[in-house]
Parts: sequence; structure tokens; C-alpha cells
Amino acid sequence: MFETINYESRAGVAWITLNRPEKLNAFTAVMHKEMLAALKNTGKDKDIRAIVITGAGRAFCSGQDLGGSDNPDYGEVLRKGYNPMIQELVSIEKPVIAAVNGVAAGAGVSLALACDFRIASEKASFIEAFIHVGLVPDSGNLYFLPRLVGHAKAMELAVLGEKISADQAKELGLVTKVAEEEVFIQEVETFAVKLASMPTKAIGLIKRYMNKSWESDLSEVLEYEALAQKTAGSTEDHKEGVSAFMEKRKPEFTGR
Ligand code: T3D
Repeated sequence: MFETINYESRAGVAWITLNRPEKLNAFTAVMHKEMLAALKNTGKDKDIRAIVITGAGRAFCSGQDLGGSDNPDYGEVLRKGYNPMIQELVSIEKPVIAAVNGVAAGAGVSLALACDFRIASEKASFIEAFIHVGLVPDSGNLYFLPRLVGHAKAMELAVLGEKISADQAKELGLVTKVAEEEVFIQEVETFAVKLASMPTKAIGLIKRYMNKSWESDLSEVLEYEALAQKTAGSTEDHKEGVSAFMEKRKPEFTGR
């Protein structure tokens, strides 16, 4: 059904795999369209409660295809291709995990940064490659990077464009976990299935309002918390969590 990505789902988890391994999964206009469609699908599908984005072959994603663009207006490439994809990803009220299997460069880093969690293979690396081709970080990179690592480190990474290893990324707080290559996919699967068995509505509300907190003051955040708690408090998962606690058993959350 897709040309540049693979899409499959199992155990409540959607797996989206960027699939142009010969170009280290570089983005094209078709890939933007397909990613947007796949992400929209995960948002709508009630059976999907977590999403994994990864890359085929030895790379996660090498950013924009430097050989393939026929559009000289890069602003338009961003507005039509990358920006809707990043906006969609952030607005999905379900956890999204970047399974960074290998090198992530340029907009490939941006894609990983826009996800809610990053799990890296020990073979992964991150490179803000934009500067090496005379460009600026895009696709939300200037938004997420300083928020994740702080302004000074973000400037250093973006301006110097030096490659950092998975372990260095972990030290900076960019990744949740670094896994040995042999067990990488199992570790991602375990993490994703765990998230998919949690109270999905509450996770979605945490994501929505934690994102909004960046541009809000304390009184606004207090009100968001009240709104979110009213909604979370009326879910079946809240009822189940309290019943399970009182009955001293493990809760079975359904995402409703
Ligand atoms: O419209 C716009 O352009 C605006 C939007 C911009 C967003 C951006 O993402 S700008 C940044 C674009 N990305 C890059 O500049 C990264 C370019 N790639 C690299 O720097 C390196 O390939 C890596 C550091 C990612 C990996 O290095 P290495 O040594 O492991 O692999 P390699 O040998 O360089 O690449 C392997 C093949 O993939 C090679 O093809 P070949 O020689 O085997 O036929 C290489 O050309 C190809 N490849 C890698 N990255 C890209 C690519 N082909 C097209 N576009 C790429 N981005």
C-alpha cells in the first residue's frame, strides 16, 4: 500500500518503518505524504495505543534526500512536507517512540526529537547535518532541541554539527535507553507493548498539556491540569485503576 514506508500493527502497537535503505531512508515528497497518511491512521485507529517509528537497514533517517528534490523552494518543502508531518505526530494523543536503529541526520534527527520517547541502538548516532550543507535545523529541530538539551548544548550541536553517539545522546537526556544491537528490537517492542497496555487517554492528556505548558504560565497550566483531570477522572481506566488498587490486583487498562 505504501512505496517508501512499511506499516504494520500488532499487540496494540503500530510500527512505521522508513524504507529507502539505499539512501539511508532519506525523505522525499512521497515519503512525507505517506508518513502523514500513516500517522493519521494511527491517530484514528482505536486499536492502536502506541506507535513506533524506525528505519530499514543500517540507518534511522538521513534527512532530506539531497539528490532527489525537484522543488527549489525549501520553505515550501517544509510547509507542505515536513511541517504537517511533525504537527500530526505531536498532535496524536498516543505515545510515539522513535526506535533509532542507526544514524539519524538532519531532518532525521528532527523526526526523532518530535517523538515522545527515543530508544537508541548502541549503533545509533545523531548528527545535526544541516550546517554541513549550509542549512539551518528545521522540522521542529529549533523547537525541540533546546527544550531537550538546553540552549547552550543545542547551539553547540546545531552550529558545529558534530556526530554524537547513542551513549552521548543518553548522557544529554536525548534518549530514554540505549540497547545492545542484538536485543534492540525486543527492547523497543517490550517498551511499546508496555505503553500500549497503559491508560491511553491519560497518556494523551499528559502529552497534550505538557506540550502546551511550554507556552503557558502557571495559572494556565493549573487550569489545564483541572481540565485534564476532569476528563481522565471519567475514564474506564481510572475506575479500573482504583478498583484494582482496592482489590489488591493488577489493573487491566483498555485505553477507554
Ligand atoms: O528541501 C530541503 O532540502 C530543505 C530540507 C532540509 C532538511 C534536511 O534534512 S537537510 C540535511 C540533509 N541530510 C544530510 O545532509 C545528511 C547527508 N548524509 C550524510 O551526511 C551521511 O550519509 C550520514 C552521516 C547520514 C551517514 O554517513 P555514512 O558514511 O554512514 O554513509 P554514506 O556513505 O554517506 O551514505 C550511504 C549512501 O546513502 C550513499 O549513497 P551511495 O554512495 O552508496 O550510492 C549516500 O549518498 C546516500 N545518502 C546518505 N544520506 C543521503 C543520501 N542520499 C541522499 N540524501 C541523503 N540525505
